[in-house]
Parts: sequence; C-alpha cells; structure tokens
Amino acid sequence: MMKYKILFLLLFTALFAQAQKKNYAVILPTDSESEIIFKAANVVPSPRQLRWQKLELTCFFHFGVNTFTGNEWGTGKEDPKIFNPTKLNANQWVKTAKDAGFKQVILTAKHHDGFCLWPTKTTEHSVKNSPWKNGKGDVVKEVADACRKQNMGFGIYLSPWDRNSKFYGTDEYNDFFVKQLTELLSNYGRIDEVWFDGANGEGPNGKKQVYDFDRWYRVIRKLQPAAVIAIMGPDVRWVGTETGYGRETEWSVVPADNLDQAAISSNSQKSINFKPTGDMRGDDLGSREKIIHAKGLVWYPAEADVSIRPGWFYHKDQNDKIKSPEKLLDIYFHSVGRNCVLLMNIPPDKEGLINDADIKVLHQWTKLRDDIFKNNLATGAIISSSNGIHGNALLDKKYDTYWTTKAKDTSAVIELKLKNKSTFNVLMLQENIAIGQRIEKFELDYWDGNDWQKATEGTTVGYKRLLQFNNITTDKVRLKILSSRLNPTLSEIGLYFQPETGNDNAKEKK
Ligand code: FUL
Repeated sequence: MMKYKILFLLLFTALFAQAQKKNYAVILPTDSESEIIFKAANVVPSPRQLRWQKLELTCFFHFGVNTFTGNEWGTGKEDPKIFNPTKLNANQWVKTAKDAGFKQVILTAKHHDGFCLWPTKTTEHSVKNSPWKNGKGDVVKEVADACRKQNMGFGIYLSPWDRNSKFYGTDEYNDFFVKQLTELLSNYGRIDEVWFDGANGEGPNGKKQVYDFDRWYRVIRKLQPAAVIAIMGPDVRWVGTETGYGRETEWSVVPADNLDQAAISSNSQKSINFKPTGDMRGDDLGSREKIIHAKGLVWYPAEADVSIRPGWFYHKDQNDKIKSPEKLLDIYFHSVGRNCVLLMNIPPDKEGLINDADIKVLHQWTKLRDDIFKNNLATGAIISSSNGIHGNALLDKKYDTYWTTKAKDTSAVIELKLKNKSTFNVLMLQENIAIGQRIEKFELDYWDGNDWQKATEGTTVGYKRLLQFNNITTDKVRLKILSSRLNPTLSEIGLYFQPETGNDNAKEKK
C-alpha cells in the first residue's frame, strides 16, 4: 500500500513539475550563474510552439498582383484587373506541398502592395474587383479549404507594411489592420500561424507607422489561441537570413530583456507576449555568455525561410533558376537539421498553378530525403549507458519517450552495438524539448577494430540535429555527451547512409 502511495506521490510531483514549466524565466539580480543556467535548462516551448516545431517542414505560397506584374515589391497602385489566374487550383498547390513532405502552408493574404486575396470589407484593393471568378472568388478560402481537405496546417501572411492603404501612417491604420486580421481569423476555420513581416521600404522620408503589436497579438490570442505568431511576433523567431540555413549552434532559449518583468512575475499564463527587439542575426544568441547577462529568458525558436527560386513571387524567366534537389537537400540538413523549422516558398504561377518545373525538383528532393532516411542503421542496436536510463526509448520512434541520466549528471556515454556491421555518414539526434534544450557539446565515436575514433562532433541538438561526415563502417559506436545545462535528454538517435549525389555536399562534411 505504502509503495503505491509513494508511486502516486512521485507521479504527482512529476506532473506538477511539468505543469510548472513555462516558456520564459525571470532572472533575479541575486541569481548566481549556475542558477541562471538551471533556469535556462527548464524553459520549455508553449504547446503551440511545440506543435509548430514538430512540423519540421512548412511551405510559403507567395501569390498576388506581383505574380502578374513581375515585381517583387508592388507599389500599391496596381489595377486589381491585372489579377486573373485562369486555372487557379489550390488543391494542386496543397497536394504539391504535401507530396513533398510539408505539413503546413502559409499564404500571402496581403503583401506589401496591400492587394487582398480575400473579398475584404476593409478596402476595394482586393480580388473582388478583379476579373477572376467575376470578382466572386476568395483565394484565402480556397487554400484554407484545400488544407482542411488534405489535413494540412494553414497559416496567413498579412503584411504590416501596406503601400495601398490610405490609412498607412496614421493611427487609424491599426484599426484597419485589426479589421483585416479579424476577418482572416474569423472566417476561415483554424489558423495555425500568423506571419508578420518586418520589411518596410519607406525609407527615411517615407510614411512612419507605429504598429500596435500588443493589440494585434491580443486579437490573435483571442480568435485563434493555437496559432503561433511568427517573425514580428512572440512565438517564432526569424533565423536572420533568407537562405534557409540555421546556425551551427542554435539555441531556442534566448535573452528577452525587453520583457516587462513585473508583468511576467504576476502572469499565470503558460506563455507570454513580447515583441522581439534587438539583433536576432548574430552568430550567437543563446550561449552561456549571452544568457548569464540576461534579465529574462524566453523560448523563441528559429524559422528558416527561403524561396525555391531567386524571387519570392513567380517569374517565368526564373524557371531555369530553380534551386537544385541537391541544394534543397543541403538546406534541409542545415535548417531542420539545425533545430529550425524550414519555411520554403513555392510560388504559384500566373495561371494559378504550381509550375511543373518546381514540382519536378520537389519530387527529386523528396526522393533524396527518403533514400537517406528510410533506413535507420541503428535499428535493433543494443544500447548501454552506465549512468543513463530508458536507453530503449532512443530507438522506439516515439518522440515523447526519452533517455536521460540517472542522478541528473550533465555528461554521459551511450554505446550502441549495431545489429550488423554497417556503413553510414549521417547522425541524427533529437532532444526532448518538452523538458528543455540542454545539450551543449557532443561527440560521436566509432570502433575501428582496435580503438575508438572520432566520427563527428557538435554543439547544440534541440528538436533535431543532423550531421554529415565521411563514410564509416563499423558495428559499434558511442555518443559522448560532453556538456549539458542539466541532465540531458534524447528522444531518438539515427545513423543513416547518404549515397553520393555528385554535388558539392562533401565540403559540408566533417
Ligand atoms: C520579406 C519580404 O519583403 C519579401 O517580399 C518576402 O515576403 C519575404 C518572405 O519577406 O521581408
């Protein structure tokens, strides 16, 4: 009986500790360095951030008047009559994305030109004044419905910078923007991501607009509480380039010094709202050196955006400049494989279809990924780690179960005796970020018959880490976790073989 009481108490304490975890931490002036590191190791994603991170692959659709003018940034003076996709088929867009492994799409409901892809009540500058479907069409609805039908997430891009609205530059613009947001968040079912672009080309003598971000966030939280707010928003950070590459060391916990400390302390919510300020482009955002001087910490994970083409919008003369399948594979390794979510843009053409040239590349890219990741050569390995527990969780294909160390040790060695002698050149690791991001340094060694040799090494892991290295043939490897902010966790481990693709991937290999 006593045994059950203790078990119950332990379970209750564990659940309580879990429920206590937040996606931010307040740092007190009296906190020591080790207390700050402990706090950082216990910051976790909010449920909406965790759902988003698990998507790995998300897809952008840039579509609008620019598709018809050939511009990248419209002026806002375009005649709505130019918008006339003759074969628009949103099911084809979403199917193309789904077939390539994407889990969610984001549509440019309004780009900087202010042209709205839905028949909004807020402006005449929209599809309702275009010849497309005699002004009765609604691109947002067609894409939202296609996503629902094909079980894909759906998000919207609504550009804060609006070169058409007569309100831009006045207080009324915030009311106008809230009305647009309200329409989009009320009439199209579930919205999973709201993307606020930071771009503004007004220049020093242009219109000045103060965006009421706090109000916008409140509207989103009220109407679509599950949606993440990206870029100029509190949930998802812009990785800092538009190349699709994440940092070698990518921490999801970063300083949040612009947070209102008093508000956080009294905040009973599980996650907070804050506007990103400061430089998010540096090489190092979350190392010990960065966080020990912080006043607050926040879970703020990176999204790596990139276009499959040179431009964000479709231009016919770029049909032969689509990134190669090998380049896209390299991007995959350095975005998803570096603790980021990839947001890849595939712009529909003037007819309103994803072009065959893009589809062809996407098929080849998907095949390259499948060929590598279909066969985990660690499957069936015998796992041992002297100071670790739940080793079997590493190969059970379940993200939520995880290996960790017994007495909260911050280093460990995990040995894998492979089922067969195998040749591999890719390592995959996944930390259980629902517990926190902790691993700071690791190394993979292999047994060459006489001794241990280093295969590769890395710093952060996070949701997913992929490392490529030269071919290794062995039946025994060991993963050394050399440094961690608290007891490390690992959900999954994988060893894969990447066949030579004849590209210059090798230079990325270690
Ligand atoms: C940028 C914009 O200016 C581009 O046109 C594009 O939408 C990209 C995703 O973000 O800031």
